[in-house]
Amino acid sequence: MNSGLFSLVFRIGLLFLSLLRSGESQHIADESCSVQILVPGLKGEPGEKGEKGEPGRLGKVGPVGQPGPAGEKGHKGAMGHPGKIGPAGLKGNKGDTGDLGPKGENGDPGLPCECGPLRKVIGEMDILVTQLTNELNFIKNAVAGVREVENKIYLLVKEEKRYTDAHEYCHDRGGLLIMPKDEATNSLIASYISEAGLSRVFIGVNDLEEEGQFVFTDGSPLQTFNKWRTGEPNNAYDEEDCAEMVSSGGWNDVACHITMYFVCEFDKDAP
Ligand code: GN1
Ligand code: CA
Ligand code: CA
Repeated sequence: MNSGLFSLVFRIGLLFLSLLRSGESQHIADESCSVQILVPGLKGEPGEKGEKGEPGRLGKVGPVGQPGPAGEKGHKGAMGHPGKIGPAGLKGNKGDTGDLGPKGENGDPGLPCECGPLRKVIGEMDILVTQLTNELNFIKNAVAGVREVENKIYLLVKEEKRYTDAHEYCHDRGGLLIMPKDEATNSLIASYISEAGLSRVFIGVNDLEEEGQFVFTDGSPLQTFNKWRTGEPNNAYDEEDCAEMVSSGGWNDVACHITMYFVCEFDKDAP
């Protein structure tokens, strides 16, 4: 306690004592300038027990409890709301071709023109294209394989033609339709066509000049060799003036206007 405070307590104590002893004021007055020292009194008796206080404040929130044991499964919830519309799917397969539409109306007539020279050029070009196509097919056939003996080359032409067209085809290329004039040649041509998977080809034999008188396409008579099948030639339907060889090597007279593959022969000594 500092000195200022001590002095204040001291003076209050003096005043308090003077009041206590107001009844003795005469006596105090008689004792001039006496000094009173303030001391604490004795401890009093315990008071009565007070009333019960107000309920205390709420305690702090406790920690999270441990999970309880698994209970019985609840009821299934209600169906959720419909989801959002999904993205567009992949493009589907192309549909079938539609039915043919109705025929359109005729167009307007064209302008008159000098088409004569143009048609001539187009015609000439058509001929050239045909010739080139023929030569190309000839080369293809040649590359596909030929048969060769000492003085001849044989070529199987896999283009269906009438007899006269087949003859012309071979002739244009410096040859003739095959003329099997002996057993060896006939056997070679028979294996040639059977190995190609064919059943028949035109050969260079016909009776176009005189019915029943068969000759080779070079004009020579059959003489010592032929390979007619049994019952042939029979000139069936009175129209069979040309000849075919089947894969076994046998011959049969057939109509000249039918078309089939054929074999050309080329003389190696030809100029
Ligand atoms: C007969 O059987 P096939 O179709 O091979 C006929 C030939 C004729 C040919 C005409 C035994 O041959 O003579 O040329 O039809 N064969 C017989 O297509 O009569
Ligand atoms: Ca005939
Ligand atoms: Ca016949």
